[in-house]
Amino acid sequence: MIERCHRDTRPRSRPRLHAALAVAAVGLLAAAGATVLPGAASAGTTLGASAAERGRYFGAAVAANKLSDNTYVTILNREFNSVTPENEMKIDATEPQQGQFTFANADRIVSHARSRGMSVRGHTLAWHSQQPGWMQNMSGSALRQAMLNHVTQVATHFRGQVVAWDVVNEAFADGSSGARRDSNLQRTGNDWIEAAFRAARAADPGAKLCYNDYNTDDWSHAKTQAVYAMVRDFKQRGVPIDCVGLQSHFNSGSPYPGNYRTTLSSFAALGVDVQITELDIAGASPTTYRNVVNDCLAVARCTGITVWGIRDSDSWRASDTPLLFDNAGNRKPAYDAVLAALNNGTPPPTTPPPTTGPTTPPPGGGSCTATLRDGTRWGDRFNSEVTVSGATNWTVVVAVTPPQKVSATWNGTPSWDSSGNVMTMRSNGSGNVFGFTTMANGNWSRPQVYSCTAS
Ligand code: 9MR
Repeated sequence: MIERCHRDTRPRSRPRLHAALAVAAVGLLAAAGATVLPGAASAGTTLGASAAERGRYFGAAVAANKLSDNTYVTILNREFNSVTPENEMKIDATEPQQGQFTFANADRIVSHARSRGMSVRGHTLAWHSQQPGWMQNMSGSALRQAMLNHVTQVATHFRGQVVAWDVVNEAFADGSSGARRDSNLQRTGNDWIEAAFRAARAADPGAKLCYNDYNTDDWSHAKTQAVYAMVRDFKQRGVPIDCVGLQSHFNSGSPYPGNYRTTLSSFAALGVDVQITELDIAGASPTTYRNVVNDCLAVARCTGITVWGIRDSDSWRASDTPLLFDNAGNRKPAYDAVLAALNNGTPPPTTPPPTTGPTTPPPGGGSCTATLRDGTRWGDRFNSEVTVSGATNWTVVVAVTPPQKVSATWNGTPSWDSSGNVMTMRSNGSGNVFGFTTMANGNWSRPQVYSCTAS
């Protein structure tokens, strides 16, 4: 199905970045010519572009003090379309003194990411670790109130800028008990986790709210089962939870489990998204990296992967050389394996393309032509690709129908009108084919191309 469009003659307000959208754009990627035909393998040339073509993001943990490192930033901007601040949003960083909030370093990362069309994962609002001294010394109802105030203040500060929050981090004990981890927060009462989620929802209703933990990758482990039971209980009782983060720090003591895909799909079956939030693999086995990517691609609600750092030297476990780039910033074999898996993985089964899209192009003459084609379709979302002819530098305006939401874009720089439904995509040197993923939210109508303007 093809839509042709021409110059927009209607007045329109100056588009601006729309805060609440989960846009994982690939603004500066050099993935020229990356196209997706229905059911075909994709041909992205970077991690972010290729993941976006599969309706997913590929992110990295980022440290504010490395944003002046040219090699680091070059890789970040080229390869990734999602960012998680590694330490800058933690409690000790954002509220070092009670009631005094400092956001400068986190804001720098958020600004760097969003100005380049990358989405941001927030990490983390409530955690037993990296608490400032004042909080470590608190207990009881005073601590509960301080924790809730922290969640509210931080989530409010970043409202509309963070697509997903690790609301609570690492609240379960290791080993076979399946119990909650003992901590000052746990001792305020077993309901502290749901209280944190409710406070986060109230502060930023547009953000996906995640529970995040490590050693929850093996489906047979007691800790995995305990988190699963909590999420199931939350869903049954209406506690606002949208996603589960599996940190996935793999090494010989905590290896990639053969049942990882079962874990991902089992959580997803509860009605939450699953995100791989802190991936690193000691030794960076290409096979294991490929397995992780394929497992995520096999689960429709596995919405993205974040690696915990860029170069090995950036890793919290640098001596394990667990990442995708070596200390000099060169791509490692694991990188090639990940990119190939993203490009070659079989898309989930597709159903017939949407049939309710517009058939009449908007009126007006045209300075270029934009042609929209249907891409891969999943159970909850679908891709579209737009081919522009007649211009090298172009601006194309596309609209989706509420409650649809664009969740990822590639090969262009997007901006948004205030409704969030109208996307203005500008060429960014990545060629004349751009794409985007639309969350259907029950409406499968085809996005409309309104205009194509040469500039
Ligand atoms: O990578 C982070 C490192 O720089 C910090 O020193 C450390 C302090 O706790 O936290 C690391 O990140 C952790 C993340 O926040 C939660 N999961 C485990 C990560 C690795 O320790």
